[in-house]
Amino acid sequence: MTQESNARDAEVAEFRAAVLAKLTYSVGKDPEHAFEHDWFEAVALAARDHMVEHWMDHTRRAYRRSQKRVYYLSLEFLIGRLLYDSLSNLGLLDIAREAIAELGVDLERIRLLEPDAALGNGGLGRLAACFMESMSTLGIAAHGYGIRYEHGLFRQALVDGWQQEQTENWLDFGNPWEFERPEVIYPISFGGGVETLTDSNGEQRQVWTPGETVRAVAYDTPVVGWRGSSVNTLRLWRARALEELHLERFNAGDHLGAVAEVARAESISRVLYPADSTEAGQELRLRQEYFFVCASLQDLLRRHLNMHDNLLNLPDAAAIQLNDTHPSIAVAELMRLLVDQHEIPWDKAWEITVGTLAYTNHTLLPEALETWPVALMERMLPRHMQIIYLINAYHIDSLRAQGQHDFDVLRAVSLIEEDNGRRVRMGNLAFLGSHSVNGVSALHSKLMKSTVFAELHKLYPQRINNKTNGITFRRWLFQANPMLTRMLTDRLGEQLLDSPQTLLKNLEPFAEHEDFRQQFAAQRLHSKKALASIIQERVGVTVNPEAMFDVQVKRIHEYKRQLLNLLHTVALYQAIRSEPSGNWAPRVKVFAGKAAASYHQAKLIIKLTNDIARVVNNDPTVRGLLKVVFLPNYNVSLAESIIPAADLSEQISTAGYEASGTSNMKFALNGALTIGTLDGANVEMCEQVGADNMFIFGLTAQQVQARKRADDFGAGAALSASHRLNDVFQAIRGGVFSPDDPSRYSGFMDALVGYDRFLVCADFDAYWDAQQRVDELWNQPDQWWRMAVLNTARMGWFSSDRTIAEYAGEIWNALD
Ligand code: 26V
Repeated sequence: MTQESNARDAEVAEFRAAVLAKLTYSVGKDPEHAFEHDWFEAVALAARDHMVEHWMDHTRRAYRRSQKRVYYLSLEFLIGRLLYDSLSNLGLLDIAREAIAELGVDLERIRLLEPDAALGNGGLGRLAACFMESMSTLGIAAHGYGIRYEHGLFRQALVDGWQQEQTENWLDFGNPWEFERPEVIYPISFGGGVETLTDSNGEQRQVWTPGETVRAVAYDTPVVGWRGSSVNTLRLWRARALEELHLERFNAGDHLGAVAEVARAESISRVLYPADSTEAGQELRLRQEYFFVCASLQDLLRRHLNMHDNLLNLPDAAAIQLNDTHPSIAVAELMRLLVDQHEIPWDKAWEITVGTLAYTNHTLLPEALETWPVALMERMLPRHMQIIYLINAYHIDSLRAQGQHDFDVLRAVSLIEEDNGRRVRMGNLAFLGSHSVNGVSALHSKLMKSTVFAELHKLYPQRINNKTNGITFRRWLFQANPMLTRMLTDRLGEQLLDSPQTLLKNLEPFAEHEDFRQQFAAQRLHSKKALASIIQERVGVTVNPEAMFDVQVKRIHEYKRQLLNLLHTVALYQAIRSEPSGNWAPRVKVFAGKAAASYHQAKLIIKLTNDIARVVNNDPTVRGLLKVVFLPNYNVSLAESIIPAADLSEQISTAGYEASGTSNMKFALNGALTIGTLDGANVEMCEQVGADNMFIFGLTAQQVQARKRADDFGAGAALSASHRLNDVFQAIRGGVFSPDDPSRYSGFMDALVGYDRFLVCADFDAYWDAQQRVDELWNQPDQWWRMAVLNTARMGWFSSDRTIAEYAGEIWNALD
């Protein structure tokens, strides 16, 4: 024991010395004059040193054992903060806390000074971050590739209840986690033209003479796995101009013109695109996509050629996963590199390309599927456009050769859409150029086969497969909810931390223990009090931590149906007002999420939430039985505070539209009960935790499809059948919540009656009934907490370690 505690004391002393050295020699401050941010930096740098040792070991090991490399190409990595993540995975959290406490520095305080790395929009970007962590944990030799945006996702402010976007500046105080690699630099070209030349062997070659070239510079962030097991690299590219200054122009007095090219080049990595801004800035978005794909492929081919004689065995040595279609120009770029630069014959090059690439689809929404105008592609990437035409020609020819002459089929599987101006379909390009195409939940993968990719699926029936999403338990349980984690390890042992996938289910019997249930509830109350003070601080609303916290946090989108939740809120408000002494379960409705800047309806939904909140929260007849809160600027860090404090998790998308959802998993893992539709991964959660332990309601995906086919969304019928819904409509439409502008929502509500694409009205009554069942259960705390414990106990399968093991085994062939 003494030996152990001596060793620990030594570790604490060593970490403290390291922090002091960083503060002095890297930050350049002495302890007396250091600001809290200086301490944050010093601790982060000390933690990073620990990673670097593991990192180099791991890199050497991967090289020595010629492990298969996995490349995860993603335009988004929604990382959040890294201090706790790094310390916790390195096993240094308590040591660091103690080490700096003696210097008078509080780890919990300096932790809050780290800005979120918000290099993503939502689920897709956060999934990439969870995957990076799981790949390190499982010892897979993985590299993430993306863009080092100078500005991440916009900050959301509320002005008079309306969303206002503000620039996000995460790099203002530097980034202690990254290593700039000024020597890892690649040229990236755009524009110009293509000429056919005859080479010395008499062969015809296509030669691209670009019109413009920029540079991609690498920035590396180490990603450490659980218990420091291994450390992979997230390599993000920054765009720089070839020359920092056009000296001739400058000397001629054209001071702005002299740096114009710099501005144009650097704009590529300036800012993350908010999803679903469909029209704006298209050209820059395509430049971003090609920029990072081109740099990443050059980098990984160079790494391959360092170890191998040629590229013929690329599929054996490397797997490239395309996160959505954003990197799908990789199909044409890899072909270009193999054919034009490495002189590999077309057929062989195609075999290598398809053997190496794999594509993940994340949405079926037609308006979300990427297509690029042919004219734009021809102008920006003329050689790639030629290659795409060639791929398409071979593809269509081979179908005709197989006897396929049905014009509708050929049109559906073509890479070129001819209907509204000629456009390149990036989904079809990714599908054809990959050996694996996966969806992200069982239902979503099934629907891929019958909707967007129906015809391609018939041609390649083996290609579509499913990999249900997961979440990293390290961040979403251990770090976000240390109190629950301690309760779990007290009961199930420390090994739980290493194998929650198998051990978490040992919690099930505790659901029957009264004292454990009470402890579970006490832990929740603790998190709710913490969230209550955040709510008080940020929006000035006082909420009762004993009330049910009913939470919907995610991007604002019509298909996610925040509006349905708001209709329930108003219905509940009216019910309480008409029967103030009823036996109402007190509720706090918590909303958070960002709307794309150009998405008018989503922004109106935010305003409506705030309008309803103002009226409800200030109505004395409600007596605090109902509170409504919209927390601004939802991000990863806020999620870490909200999720452990939720009693009820709202996962109420129109069935068939949410590809998977991942916050649904985070909430249930932390013991929230789900009210939801049979959509995305909710279906599989239902299988795992049992339909009795969730509140499922609403039309199924099949029923939704049938209504869509019949072009009957049934809003009118639902309104005439439901007094309750009708009253809610009247109130919102008539300006009860917008007395300053009574017609603010009339157009919006009228449009809904005419075209309720996401079936908000059709599902309203079923949703109300499900919410009634929620209330009933809340009034039986024994039952409620039993169910909550069972939810936590049965979520092990949703670990992203399981998901990544499936990718590694079934797509990448990367299990040693
Ligand atoms: C993009 C757009 C662009 C145009 C307008 C509508 C729209 C709607 C959604 C999107 C996002 C598409 C990609 C995406 O983020 N998908 C999310 O991926 C998560 C990880 O697989 C998954 O859990 C979510 O269900 C899915 O929406």
